[in-house]
Amino acid sequence: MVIQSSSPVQKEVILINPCISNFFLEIAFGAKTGNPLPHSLLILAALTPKEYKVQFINHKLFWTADDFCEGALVGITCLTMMVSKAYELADSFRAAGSKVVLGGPHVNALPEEALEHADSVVVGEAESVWGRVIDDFEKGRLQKVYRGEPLDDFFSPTFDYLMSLDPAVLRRTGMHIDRGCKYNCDFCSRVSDKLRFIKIEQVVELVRRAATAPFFGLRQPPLVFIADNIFSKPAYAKELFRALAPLKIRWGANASIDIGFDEEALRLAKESGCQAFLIGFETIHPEAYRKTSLAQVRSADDYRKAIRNINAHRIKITGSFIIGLDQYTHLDYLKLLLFLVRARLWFSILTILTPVPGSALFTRLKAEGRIFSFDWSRYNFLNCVFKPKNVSVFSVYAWFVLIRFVSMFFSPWMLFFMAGLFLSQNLGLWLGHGLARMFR
Ligand code: B12
Repeated sequence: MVIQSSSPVQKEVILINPCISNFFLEIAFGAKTGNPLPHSLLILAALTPKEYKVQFINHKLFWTADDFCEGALVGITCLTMMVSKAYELADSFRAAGSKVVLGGPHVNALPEEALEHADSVVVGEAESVWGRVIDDFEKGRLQKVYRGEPLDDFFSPTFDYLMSLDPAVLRRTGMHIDRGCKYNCDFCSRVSDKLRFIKIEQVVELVRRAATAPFFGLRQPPLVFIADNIFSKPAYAKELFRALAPLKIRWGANASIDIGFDEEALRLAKESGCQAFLIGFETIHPEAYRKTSLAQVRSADDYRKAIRNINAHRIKITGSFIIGLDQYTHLDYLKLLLFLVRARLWFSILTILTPVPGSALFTRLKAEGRIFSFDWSRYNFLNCVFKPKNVSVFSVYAWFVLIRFVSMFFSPWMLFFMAGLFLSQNLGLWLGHGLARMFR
C-alpha cells in the first residue's frame, strides 16, 4: 500500500514498513493482521516539518528500479522478521543517492549490524531525536547514531497530526494508548520498558474521530487499542473504560490474565463496549512468568477460572501460547493440547518460541550456544532456530502442527474467522494492487 500526502515542495521523506522476507508468510500475515500502518511511521510523519512531502510505503511486495530515487530521506522501521528486506531496500536507496535512517526493535538491539546498511540509526524512541535527524539531513551532516530518550509525554507532539488523519486510517491503524510494560517477559524485545500512558481525554477525542469513519453503511467493526497490556495499570484502565462507555463503541485489546479476577474491571470493560481480549497465557506453567503467576493463578485450573469469569461478562478471549519453552516435556505438550481442547477460547494463537535480538532470551540462549541460526528471515515465530531443552527440534515442530491442527476444531470461530479474513483481505489486496499498477 502506498499513501501519498500532497505538498507543493519537493523535499521528501519516504517512510517504509517493509514486507516480511518470506513471500508466502507475507501473504498469510497480511490476511491475518490486515497489515495496518505501524504507529512508528505515523509518529515520524507527525514529527516531520510541514514543508516535506511525506510518502508511506507499507508492505510493498514488488519494487522496480524507478522506486529508488535520489535526494530523499528514507526511514525504515525494522522488526526482526522483516529486517533482511529492510537492509535490501536500504542498500538500494543508498545506491540511488538517498540517505537512509533505520529504527525499530531490531535496530535498537543490533545498531552496529544496521549501520552496515544505513547512513544513521535511531536507538530508542524517535520522539526526542527525529527533529534533529531532519535538521542534520538538511545540513548534510547526518550522524551515525541518534539515541532517543523515552519522553514522559510522548504522545502530545503527534496528537494533532493523528486528529488530522482520515478517520478510516485512524480506525485501521488502531488506537495507541501506552508505552512500556509492567512485566519483563524474557522473550519480549520492546524498545523501552518505561511504563507511560496517553491522557484519557486524548484517547477519547481520537476514538470519537475514528468512530466517524463510514463502513459501507454497516456497523463498524470493533476498534483495536494498540497496547502491550490495557490492564497494565488497573486504575488507568478503569478510568478509560468509564470514559469510553458513553461513546457506544465496540473494542478489543491485549490484556493480562489478572483482569480475569477483577470483577469491577470486567464489568466496566463490558459496559464500555469490550468485545474481546487477547491474553498471552504463554504456558500452562503459570509460575514461569510474572505476568501469569499471580496469587490467584497457581495452575492451569486457575487459568480456567479466569477464562470463565471473563466469558461470564460476554467478553471473548483469544489466547496466545508458546511452543518450545524450556520447561516443556512431551507430557506438558500433551497437557497443553488437552488444555486448549477444554479451554473454550474463542480463538487461539500458537507460535514457536523465537529468541529475537534485544530479548533476555536471545542473550541467554546465545550464551548457552543453543541458537543454531542467525538468519533473521527465519525469525518469524513459525521456525525453531534454537536447540530446545527437553525435546528435539523435530518434536517442537511435530507438537506445533498437531496442537494447532487439533485445537482449531475446538475453536470454531477460528475456522470461520480465518476463512473470512483470508478471502476478503486477499481478494481486496490483490484486486487493489492490480488496479493500482494498471492505472499508475
Ligand atoms: C501493536 C503490536 C502489533 C500489532 C501492530 C499494529 C500496528 N498498527 O502497528 C500487530 C497485532 C499487527 C502485531 C503483529 C506482530 N507483532 Co507486534 N507488537 C505490537 C506492540 C505491542 C506495539 C507496537 C507499537 O505500535 N509500538 C509503538 C511504536 C510507536 O513503538 P515502536 O514500533 O517501537 O517505534 C518507536 C521506536 O522503535 C522508533 N522507531 C521505530 N521504527 C523506526 C523507524 C525509524 C526510521 C526511526 C528513526 C525510528 C523508529 O521510534 C518509534 C517511536 O518512538 C509491540 C511491543 C512493543 N511495545 O513494541 C509488539 C512487537 C513489535 N511485535 C512483535 C512481533 C514479533 C509481532 C508478530 C511477528 C507476532 C506474530 N507472531 O504474529 C506480528 C508481525 C506481523 C506483521 N506483519 O508486522 C515483536 C517484535 C520483535 C522483533 N524484534 O521483531 C514486538 C516488539 C513484541 C515482542 N514480543 O517482542 N504487533
